[in-house]
Amino acid sequence: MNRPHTPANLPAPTICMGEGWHCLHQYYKVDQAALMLLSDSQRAEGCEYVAQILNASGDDAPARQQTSVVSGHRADLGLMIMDPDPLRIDRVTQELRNSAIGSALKPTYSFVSITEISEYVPSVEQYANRLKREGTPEADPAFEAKLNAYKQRLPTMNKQRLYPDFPPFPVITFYPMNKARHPLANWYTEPFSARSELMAEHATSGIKFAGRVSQLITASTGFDDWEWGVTLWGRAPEHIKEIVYGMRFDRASAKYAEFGPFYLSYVSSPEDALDHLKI
Ligand code: 76R
Repeated sequence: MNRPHTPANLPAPTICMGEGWHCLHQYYKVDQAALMLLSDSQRAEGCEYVAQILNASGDDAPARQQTSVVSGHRADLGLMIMDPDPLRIDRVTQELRNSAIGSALKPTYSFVSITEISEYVPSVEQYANRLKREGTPEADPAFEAKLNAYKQRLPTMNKQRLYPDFPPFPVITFYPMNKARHPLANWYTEPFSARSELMAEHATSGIKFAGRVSQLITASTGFDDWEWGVTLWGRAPEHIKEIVYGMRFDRASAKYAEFGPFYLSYVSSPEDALDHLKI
């Protein structure tokens, strides 16, 4: 008899992430013509309801939500939402669409991704090898100190990669990116050792921005049109420009990175954002 192959040890099918979170970046423009058709009370009621949705916390609300006001013509309002359950994220966008001001909020861009621990995050053993390669011999007391510090830091860093807390920084930039698959610069035909070395160089240039820029890389291969979403939060706007410019000279970016559109926005409470947008 021809039976489907269903090994008994597979977990139950699910849309929720076993490890890590789903992530949605969603951008809206205010449609002035639609807004003019709403009464003052519809606008007030809609704003109150939307603010309540975007401020919600607790079991039914997404694990993380952030609202921002977007610069430039591509969008007015930015949302970043994360949760293990993609439908809890989607519900927020449906609630907004179905609200009294829903007709005035036109989605203009969205990006669907998930959190991950990159294959280039060094394990404790790989980190030890890197220290040796970079000139700290095992006998040096600094070796043990650095290795211990990394051992202690790694679980917290991995937790932040999978279940991030949003940093208390007011400026956000979001953009999607790929690693090139060009005949003369194909990331995917490079051996792991070469990619890993380039990513180590990349991380070293990023670490210089500690305290000024906080980064979250979410993976989107198979989920959206680009391979990763880059979310950068800045303590001040100039740090964002400085890091993105600086990284263009890292070999990993100079040779292999391709970028999509950039969305620069300013973190805001939902109430302040709706007020700012004059809804
Ligand atoms: O996560 C880590 O800290 C470990 C090292 C590290 C990895 C694996 C790291 C560090 N990144 C990693 C992965 Mn990154 N990053 C970008 C961009 O604009 C550009 O040129 C590129 C966009 C920025 C600005 C940035 C910042 N990084 C990645 C990946 C996935 C590659 C993969 O898995 O195949 C991408 C696409 C990417 C792109 N990176 C850092 C930073 C900063 C500031 C750091 C320092 C460490 C930190 O803050 O965590």
